[in-house]
Amino acid sequence: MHALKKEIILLKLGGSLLTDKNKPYSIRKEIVRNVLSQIIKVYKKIIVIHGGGSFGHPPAKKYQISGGLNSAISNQILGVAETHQSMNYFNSYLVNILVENRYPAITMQSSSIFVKEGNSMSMHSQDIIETILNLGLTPILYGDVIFDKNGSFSIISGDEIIYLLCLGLTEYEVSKVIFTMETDGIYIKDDNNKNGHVLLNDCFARELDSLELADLGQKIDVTGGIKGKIDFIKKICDLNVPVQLVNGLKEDYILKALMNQDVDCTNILVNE
Ligand code: IP8
Repeated sequence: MHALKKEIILLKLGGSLLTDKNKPYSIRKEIVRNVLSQIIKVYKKIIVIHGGGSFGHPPAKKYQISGGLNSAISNQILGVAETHQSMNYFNSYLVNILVENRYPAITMQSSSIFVKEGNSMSMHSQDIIETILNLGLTPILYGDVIFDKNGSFSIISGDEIIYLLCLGLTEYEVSKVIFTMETDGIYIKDDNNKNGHVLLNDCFARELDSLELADLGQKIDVTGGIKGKIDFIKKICDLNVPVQLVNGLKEDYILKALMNQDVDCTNILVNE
């Protein structure tokens, strides 16, 4: 008989929330402080995953890291190092604040935990993550460079990391995934509303495909915008994990979501 699994929440901090996407290597310091102060207040098992924002995407784009090894791109190998180091720097900024505030956060470098082989990515070291969690530490992972067993490399996004964690943790069961963003959630077209759209509150994963999304230019991150995000949400819900999309700009929405309190947001429910 399997021992009862422990519950854990995965919290994704969007890169475009924490950084200024229009200005390379710039942190939105006030927003970061507010977001981290909410995490510090919660004594729950969580894993935090953050995106690349204006630290990861500019060097990754410059050296075309997602496309893999390409001898036609000058200094591409240095670009791999620069992309990883830029993410390291950003991650250290966040983890420093947490530890300075006596919150036991610990960085786990995604490039050392995940590996690519052909088109598939997988997780190693799930046992290290679980040991860290059992000790009362909170692992902080981030979108990063990923190495390919076939002698190449690519980029692993925060969303892919979340999916692989949902899939691969064994002692822990993910009770929900929270994606933080800069709006209250997903907006759908509504002709009866004066704005022409309304916030989608609750919806089953199977209903996602038939939604008429309002075109608000919603960009959660550069790796795919709202449509790319919805594809990941469907994959996560297929693993029986509900997803909550929460506004990270509001003072205490992340805290409330982590505490399972009511918050005005979009909840994607697992299909019945
Ligand atoms: O912001 C991308 O992660 P994301 C990470 O979650 C890099 O898509 C290094 C571009």
